[in-house]
Amino acid sequence: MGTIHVVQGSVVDMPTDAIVNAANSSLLGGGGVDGAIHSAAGPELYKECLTLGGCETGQAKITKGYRLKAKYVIHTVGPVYCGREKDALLLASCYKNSMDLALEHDLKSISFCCISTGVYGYPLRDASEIALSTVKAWLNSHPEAGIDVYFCCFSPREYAVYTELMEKAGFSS
Ligand code: AR6
Repeated sequence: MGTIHVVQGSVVDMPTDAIVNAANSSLLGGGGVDGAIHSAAGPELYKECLTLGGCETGQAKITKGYRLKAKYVIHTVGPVYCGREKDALLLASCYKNSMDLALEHDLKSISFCCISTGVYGYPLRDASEIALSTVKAWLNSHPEAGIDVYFCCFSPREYAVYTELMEKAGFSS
């Protein structure tokens, strides 16, 4: 059975099998964590992304990690928050599809940033509840996968929200 951990820091530096990028539908880079991942991975990442044909909101695609410590980058496109019911479903899909890709590639560890909570404006607490509940449900339904999941909180506020939610759910971080 996989485990869930909450850590403070940048997902860019995580030495897990994969890190998850909060990308946009072009998959060709941008600001925020997307820009930081592309800078650290180097131009080969951009070249591979050019071959992918973009990605729809809620979906995920995988590339190599190039100069990153992580072997792979899973690029997912979170919803731009508009307060629609669909936003929550799309955000949950990002986490589920990223976990599915990790399983397909036989990965054993994955680090997520807080998808959609920066430029895309998703309220942090709501997004964190979706992230944790989706990943917990996924791990429960795939006990054989043995994937360790790290939620990387870039800001102290993200870390405070995640640790509080983990404590409430009876998990230790
Ligand atoms: N290093 C590590 N983590 C970061 C960094 C950084 N430099 N900057 C932000 N985060 P965001 P989104 C964390 O805004 O809301 C891009 O332009 C941040 O604290 O990067 O999904 C894409 O190309 C939060 O936990 O992504 C899209 O156009 C997480 O990264 C758009 O932004 C996500 O914040 C996606 O917006």
